[in-house]
Amino acid sequence: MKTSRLRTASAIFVTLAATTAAVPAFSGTSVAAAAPASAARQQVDFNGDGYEDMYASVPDGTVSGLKKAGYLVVYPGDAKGIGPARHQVINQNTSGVPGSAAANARFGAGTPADIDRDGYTDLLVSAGNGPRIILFGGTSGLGTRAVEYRGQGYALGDFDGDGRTDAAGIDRTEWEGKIVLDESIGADGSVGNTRTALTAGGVTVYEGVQAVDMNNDGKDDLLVSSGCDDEPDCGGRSLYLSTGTGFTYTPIVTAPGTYLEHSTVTVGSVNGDAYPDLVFTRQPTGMDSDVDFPSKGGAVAVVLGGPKGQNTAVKPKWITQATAGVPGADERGDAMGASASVGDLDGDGYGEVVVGLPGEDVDTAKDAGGVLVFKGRASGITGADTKVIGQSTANIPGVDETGDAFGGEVHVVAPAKGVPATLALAAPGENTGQGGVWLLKGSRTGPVTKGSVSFGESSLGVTPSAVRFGWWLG
Ligand SMILES: [Ca+2]
Ligand SMILES: [Ca+2]
Ligand SMILES: [Ca+2]
Ligand SMILES: [Ca+2]
Repeated sequence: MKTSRLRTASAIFVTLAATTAAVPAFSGTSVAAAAPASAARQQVDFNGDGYEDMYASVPDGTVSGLKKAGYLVVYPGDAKGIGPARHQVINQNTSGVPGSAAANARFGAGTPADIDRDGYTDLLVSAGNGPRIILFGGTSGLGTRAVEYRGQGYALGDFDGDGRTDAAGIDRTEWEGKIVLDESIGADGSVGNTRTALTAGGVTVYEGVQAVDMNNDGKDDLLVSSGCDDEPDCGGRSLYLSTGTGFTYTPIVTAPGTYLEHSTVTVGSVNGDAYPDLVFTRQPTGMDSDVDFPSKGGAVAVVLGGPKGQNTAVKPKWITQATAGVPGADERGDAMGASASVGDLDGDGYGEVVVGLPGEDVDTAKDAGGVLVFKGRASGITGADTKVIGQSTANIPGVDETGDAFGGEVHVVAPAKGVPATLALAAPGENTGQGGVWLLKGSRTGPVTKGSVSFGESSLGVTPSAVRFGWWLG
């Protein structure tokens, strides 16, 4: 969410009006682990059978000859986990989905949440410049019912704790923007009420907003990214805890010299407690603030959640490929952190932090890419015991080639109902832009390369074309 996410793949965000901000889509999903109800919201289970499901968004996909009309593929999990054979394709020509497929609509990028709170995960999907669409889950899976969403917000959560789903977004009728809440999204896609949550002051310009219940009190909080109106090399990340009726600014404390601006955020549970954690990733921006940033190729830092918002016992600090225990070298263009996901891949109760390195060169193959798996611990991640996975790793199908961008997207399918987590990795540049997805099963020792599978668009029974299959996974 991966939340994603956003990650370089952040094109998925939608705000009230055009925005330049990259906002991880997944981050829009609130995550909390304490109460069973909250834990359930963390899962993606479209058909409510208890097995975690996955989806792949392919906005560049061709539908009925219409280029870049876009589609998504749902992979329902079962007792064997996720696999390419069991899948369901949804596009705007699918029966019951509002609208019809159109060239360049790029349907398919979505944010999962149980919007109508019936126990089945739903998906808020973007469809070009048209209204977004809510695909509702049900016993027969996603798309059982679908409606146009009539709100503007995109970060789904329950900000006032009334048990009904809201969406936060940015109203850009004024230049600096306002954070607004669409409250009580109805089963027909309507919005009960829209209210202003935060108003910018001074030179601040709101760029993005994510929902996360950092203090796990049942009221989603706002994580806001901002810039300045006259200075590109300016940015901030602010946490506002919900009081139910308003929001209270709560600073994020970091280790000395660690600045989190210009970063993207993925939400997940790293240290296994009841509070969600934030995974920050950043790459050099080419601006002056890079002087304060200890990396050429990208870095990751974890902010732990706690009863007061942040658990400041562990102060976030950038970890790079130059950190002890992390394979490889910290090099310009690695794009470390272009994608990120969190999930417990070794079953010890702590979430591994998976970070893409799509710009990593492997021998002479430029931008062949790779993926780093950071071991989750009670203290978050340290860099120790980090594993790297690429197409030259033993038992991983494929070959490292220039431009594969392996790790351009990563996603952990959460463990559920006795089924271990699955690590899903994508290489959007594989086979000259056709793309592809790899699946590795989790185990006591982490993701297992033996038995891993890869697949692309041909797994859907169509002749593959350059659609960057796996561009977005959730
Ligand atoms: Ca399921
Ligand atoms: Ca639902
Ligand atoms: Ca909260
Ligand atoms: Ca773990």
